Amino acid sequence: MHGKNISFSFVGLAFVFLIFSTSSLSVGTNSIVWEDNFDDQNYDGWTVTEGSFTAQNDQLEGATADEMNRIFYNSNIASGTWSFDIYHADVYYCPYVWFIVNTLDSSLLPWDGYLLHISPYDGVEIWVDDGADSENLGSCMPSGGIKEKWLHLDITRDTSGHMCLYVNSILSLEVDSVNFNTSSYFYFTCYDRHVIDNIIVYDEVLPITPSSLFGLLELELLIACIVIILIIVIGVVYGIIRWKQAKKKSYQFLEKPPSE
Ligand SMILES: [Ca+2]
Ligand SMILES: [Ca+2]
Repeated sequence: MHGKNISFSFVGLAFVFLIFSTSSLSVGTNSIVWEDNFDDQNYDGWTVTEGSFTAQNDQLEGATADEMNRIFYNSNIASGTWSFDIYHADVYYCPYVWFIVNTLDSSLLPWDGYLLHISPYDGVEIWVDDGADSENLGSCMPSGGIKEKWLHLDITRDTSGHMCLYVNSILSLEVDSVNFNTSSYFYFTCYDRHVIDNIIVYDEVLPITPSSLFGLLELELLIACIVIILIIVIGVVYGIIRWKQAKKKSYQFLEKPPSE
């Protein structure tokens, strides 16, 4: 009985290991086009068009108070995966992440492309902007809210214009738009103290699975816990049945009349 319980536990552990190792396979490195984590405390390669920024805390942070801060990076990806962390400071205006931008106007403002608006009131929204018009394609509100929170966002877009937005690795919004299939820039606009970090841009649509602690708690840890509990319950029930059978046998042995 003891040996059987050990083998049940071993199978459980193997199952949990399989779940965790499968999740770590989800993000490859071959398709990275560009990335910046600002851990070198500079934002070399970026161009500031308004206000100012700082990277002194190993992250890109709007630095001019009560004013728009705008910065861009050359990025020609229009289908793929954009992954980053963003922090919404407790200031009135919201950060915008233009992940696809085709042209900058004469004052170096983004003109036509797709953007994420990260608002404590409206949620994370996907917008399309063609300069003359802008349209909200959809929004989602993260369960933990947005103000003074770090969010990990992944947005994917395939060549047919299908976009998936993952908030903390959970699929939260799907929209379709074919207005733009090219890009020249990645553009970030924010007020002071809003932050972006750990930007990775891939030229392919990645399958996104929970990799953060939040995601693990949300999904994989939950599955692992259920599996472990099931294994323990099965082991205990099996043990009780075997114990009862053994007990019954010993009673039969005791009740057996002495042979003559
Ligand atoms: Ca960093
Ligand atoms: Ca740098």
